[in-house]
Amino acid sequence: MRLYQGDGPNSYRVRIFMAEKGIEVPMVRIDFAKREHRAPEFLKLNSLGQIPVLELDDGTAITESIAICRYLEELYPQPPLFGHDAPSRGKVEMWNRRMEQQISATIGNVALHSDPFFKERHTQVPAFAEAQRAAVPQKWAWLDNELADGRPFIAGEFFSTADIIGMVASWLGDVFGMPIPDGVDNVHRWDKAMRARPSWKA
Ligand SMILES: N[C@@H](CCC(=O)N[C@@H](CS)C(=O)NCC(=O)O)C(=O)O
Repeated sequence: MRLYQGDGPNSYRVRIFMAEKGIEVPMVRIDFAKREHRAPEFLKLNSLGQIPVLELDDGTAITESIAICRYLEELYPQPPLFGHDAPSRGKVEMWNRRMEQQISATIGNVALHSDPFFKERHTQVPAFAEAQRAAVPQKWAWLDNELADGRPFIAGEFFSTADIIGMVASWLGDVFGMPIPDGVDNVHRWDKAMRARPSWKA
């Protein structure tokens, strides 16, 4: 088994996940600048030309960061990061989608529609980038209201992949000049705790 990964938020998710589990997998670094993600051999692993990809020993390729984490959870169940019983698993699934769609995608859309790196990959719509940039504080405010119940983690009393999606969104916001805004104290409480985890540096 080996993980093709490199710069970017989705590889970072998997690295945080593995750090939280205390597991190591051989890694192959894919360099965007050298266009290694567009090489024919790599496109056989992921026809979308994206990282991360987990290649199993039999050649099976698993793409999509959270799907890779899900596979690793099966191999290394402890500590559980997708929930530990039916209700908590349901909550993690729910919060994974919410964090992906409400927070991560909003910040990601700003990057996709404004950063020169993505110019040749996407039809950029600058007005959409600006609309999404304006929406980012509202998304964090929505999460702040959710966390006002004092829970330490996104999906409840336990750390999960929903926190990982949020951690990477927070990091991406910093990279693209959209840090978590002032006035969302519950989010800042959560963010501070996440940044203190050793896995933040993965
Ligand atoms: N939904 C995928 C997204 C993967 C993705 O967009 N990866 C980026 C880096 S973070 C990439 O490889 N981009 C190269 C490109 O789009 O050309 C996941 O969760 O893994």
